[in-house]
Order: sequence, then structure tokens, then C-alpha cells
Amino acid sequence: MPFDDLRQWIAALDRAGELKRIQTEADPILEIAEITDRVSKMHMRGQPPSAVRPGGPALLFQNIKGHPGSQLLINQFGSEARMKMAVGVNSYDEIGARMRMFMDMKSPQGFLDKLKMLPLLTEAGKFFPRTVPTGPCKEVIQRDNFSLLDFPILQCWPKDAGRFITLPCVVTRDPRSGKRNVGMYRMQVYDEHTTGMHWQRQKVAAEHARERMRATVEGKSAAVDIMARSSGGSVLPEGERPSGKMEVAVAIGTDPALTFSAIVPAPPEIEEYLIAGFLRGGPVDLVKCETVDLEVPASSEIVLEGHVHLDELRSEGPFGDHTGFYSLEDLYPVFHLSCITHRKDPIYATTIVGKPPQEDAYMGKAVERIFLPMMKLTIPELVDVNLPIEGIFHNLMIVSIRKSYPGQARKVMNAIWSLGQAMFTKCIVVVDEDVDVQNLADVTLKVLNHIDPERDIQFTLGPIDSLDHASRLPNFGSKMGIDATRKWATEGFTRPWPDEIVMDAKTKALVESKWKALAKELGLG
Ligand SMILES: Cc1cc2nc3c(=O)[nH]c(=O)nc-3n(C[C@H](O)[C@H](O)[C@H](O)COP(=O)(O)O)c2cc1C
Ligand SMILES: [Mn+2]
Repeated sequence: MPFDDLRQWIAALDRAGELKRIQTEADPILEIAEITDRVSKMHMRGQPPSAVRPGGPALLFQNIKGHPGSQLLINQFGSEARMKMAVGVNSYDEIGARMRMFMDMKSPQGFLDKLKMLPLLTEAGKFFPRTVPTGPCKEVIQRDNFSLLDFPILQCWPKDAGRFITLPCVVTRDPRSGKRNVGMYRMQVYDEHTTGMHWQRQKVAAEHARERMRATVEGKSAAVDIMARSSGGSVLPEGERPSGKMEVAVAIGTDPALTFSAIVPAPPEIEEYLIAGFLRGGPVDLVKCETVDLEVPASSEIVLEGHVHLDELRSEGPFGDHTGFYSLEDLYPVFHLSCITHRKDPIYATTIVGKPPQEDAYMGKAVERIFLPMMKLTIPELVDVNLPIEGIFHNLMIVSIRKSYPGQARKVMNAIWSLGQAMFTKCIVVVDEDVDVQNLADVTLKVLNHIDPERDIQFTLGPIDSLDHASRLPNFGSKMGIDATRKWATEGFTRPWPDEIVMDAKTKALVESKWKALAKELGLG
């Protein structure tokens, strides 16, 4: 099994030569962000590619200005190698294959079939979280006299509204099903015991809050009205907001599979604790919180407990975001802390986002690979997917499909726009399966050759990522799909389609046989 907690993970990174300890004093205000940004992009700074691997090492800051004795971990997921270590694989395909194993379970035909299924069922039983009586996160319990300012929380960029907790695992409970959700939503520190809670309106915790609001009003049409006027649930005029509280717990510094599970775009009904258990191949141990009815990973470095008031909103942001621009100030719920528990000498885990590539790029790529088999369940013609890093995951998705009927590329676009968080995709490019979507040169050549723009571009309207600064309205705007598949007569294209240029095998073999001599003449050694 991979790692029980952040400390085992740090030790493993160290053994693998993937961690650097920083003893030079560094300020959590801007300076740590600048150091980390440089490290993440060292491979782009003109060194020979072999000298520095993309992403640089994970960094453990041990001399933090204003926080003597504190330690801060950053860039833990910031390379392909570390991201794979975090989820315990050499190749993301292993996770897809494991998922398929469970998905391929057929109903057993007889006793022998049932027997064959047993190991698989035993294995699946291991993924469910367990609640244990206590754990390391309870080493220090602070019910009063606590302060968030004790932790080395970063200000990342000059125009950020303040310090932000950037790698929090935010736990909420669905009031209807009782299921827990873990989502990563940044938290702006307002003071010692108050933060912002930046769950965007389409995310699961925001829906949990809306469920509570709906429960406070009489009748279905009143609920509909509240939701409509609140442009998605968060923003009602002052005085018209339903009162009530919602419990929230936040775990910071967990084992890496759990932290990663908080960002994956899983279906709302699937608990992230189960996803983490699946990735780890063993259960997540949970403990009950002190002041709220929620469970958090027992080995968390730091746990924040408290409430969000349904009728309270406060200005949040600006915040330098992974778009490469500041996300604008907006109204978001406020988190009031009632208790902090932590390990002795807690290690504060964080990240920075900004111009790509940074740590989140490697997390996003892992999501792309791990979710491909899941996407294929609803879009079986899907062959491969590429979310180029500079497309910041919601701006550009290139997909190849096995096309078998007219109009299929458009069907695939619509399927993607209705598939969980893929709804945010601003531009979808659909190509035939003979295009290698991982090869952007091949994509550029073929897509632009194959399209008649007016005919092949599909516009649609719908929900837009909250971070998008160009849409006509916040959270609502247009999206574009490009059908770059070969057009068929049944789609109204009756012109001949040219062959792609490839040399014949005979000539290739002939030149291959002479290549040694030619290479010498060409000075190729
Ligand atoms: C470093 C990082 C920071 C993030 N910050 C936010 C955020 O502030 N608000 C938000 O809604 N999503 C944020 N996300 C994306 C969510 O974590 C992601 O959409 C996740 O799937 C949400 O979980 P949910 O589906 O359970 O709501 C962030 C992701 C990463 C990697
Ligand atoms: Mn979720």
C-alpha cells in the first residue's frame, strides 16, 4: 500500500531523491511562491533538458520567516514521477486496468463463477474508509485561543487579497444522503478564525449548502425561486438569505492519495474517501471531529473545524490563479472555525497556482489519464484525450474518436459538455482515430487541413468555469466544438478526400539498407 500519512510520503520522496530541504530563510509572503515557481519551471530556463527534470523537486521549507520551527511542504505532486508515486503506479494505465476489472464484473453463472469473484470482492471491501477512535491529528486539540496565523499560510502573488490556504481537503455532508464529500476549495484567511470558502457554485459542497437552504423554505416553488434569484445558490440579496448553518471540516496535509482525491472530478455520489481507498489499495482511517459531525483522516497534519452560515457572504479574492491571471473578487461563503486539531509540529502542506506549468498541471494530467476509461463508459467511441497544459484543463480538450455514423463528432461534443466538470470545456476538438492527440504538431496539421470553419464549428451555450474572465456573464457563456473528423457524403460532403502522404514500404526498405553509408556522407556519425 502506498502511504499512511504525509510524513511517510515525505520520507519516500526523500529516498527517491524527489525532495529538497530548504534551510535558507524564506518569507511566506510572496517569497516562497517565487522560489517554488522558479523550481517548477527550472526545466524551461535554458538548461539542457537532461540537467533538470520537468517540475523540479518537492520542497520542504524549514526556515520560514515569522514561523520558527514550522515546516512547509510544496510541489509534492509537481512532476509526473511524483504524481505516479503518489497514487502508487508506474503507469496510469494500471489504475484504468484495475477500474475495468471491477467494471467488467459479470453476474456469476454458477458456484465456480462466484468463487472466482471472491478475491475481487475482498479487494473491493478494502477500499471503504474505517472510523477509528483516535489518531495523530488529535495530538493537539485547540478549542479556544487558536489562531490560523500560527501556520505559515502563503500569499502567492502581489495582487492577491491576502493569505490563502491552497491545498485544503474540505469535508461536507450531503444533508439528504448523509454521504461525505471532499473537495479542494481555496480558503482566503480573513483573521485568526475566519476564512473564505471558495466552493464554486457547480461544485458538490456548494450543492450541499443549497440543499440546506432549500430545506429552510416552504414549498418547491419557493426553493426554485431562491435558486433562480441567487444565480446558482450563493448570491441572494442581503436580508433574503435563508438562515442556518452548515458544518465543515478541513484536513490539511494528508496522505497524497487522499489529497489527490479531493481534486478529482468524481460523480457527486461517490465519496472521495472511497476513491482514496481504491487508489491506496487500503482504507482511509477516519476520526470524528471535536465540534462538528464530520470525519477527517486520522493522520492529517492539521484539521480545521467550523461552520458556514447560509445567509453570510463576503468578498473573496482577487487571487492569482492557474489561468495565469487573477481570478476576480466575488462573493463567497465564510468559514467560521470552532476548533483546530493538529499533530505535534505540524507540517503545513500547500501549493501555488499561476502561469502553467505548475504543480496542478501534473495533477490534471493524472486526472486526464485516470478518467479516460470512465469517459469511455459514456462515450464508447472515444479513443484518446489530450488536455494540453496551457489549455488549463477547462479551455481545451482534444479527443480522437472511432467514427461510425454521420454527426458523431457533434454527439461526442455534447456528451463531453454534459459529463460532470467536463461541462466547463471551452473548446473541444474532435479528430479521427488516426490522429495522435498527444502530438500537437499532428493535431495542428490535420485539424486545420480538415475543417471548413463555418461548417465544422459548433457553438453552444452553458455553464462556464468561474475562473473564466472573458465570458459574457460570470459562470455563463458560450463554448465551441471543432469537428475535424473527415466529412462523409452522408454528412453532405461529396468532394473527393485526398490520401495522406506516406512513402511506400519498398522505397523505405531500400533507403534503410543504404542508410549507414548515407549517414556517413551526411555527417550523421
Ligand atoms: C490546487 C487546486 C485548487 C483548487 N481550488 C478550487 C477552488 O478554490 N474552488 C473550486 O471550486 N475548485 C477548486 N479546485 C478544483 C476542485 O478541487 C475540483 O473541481 C474538485 O473536483 C471539486 O470537488 P467536488 O467535485 O467534490 O466538488 C482546485 C483544484 C486544485 C488542484
Ligand atoms: Mn466530490
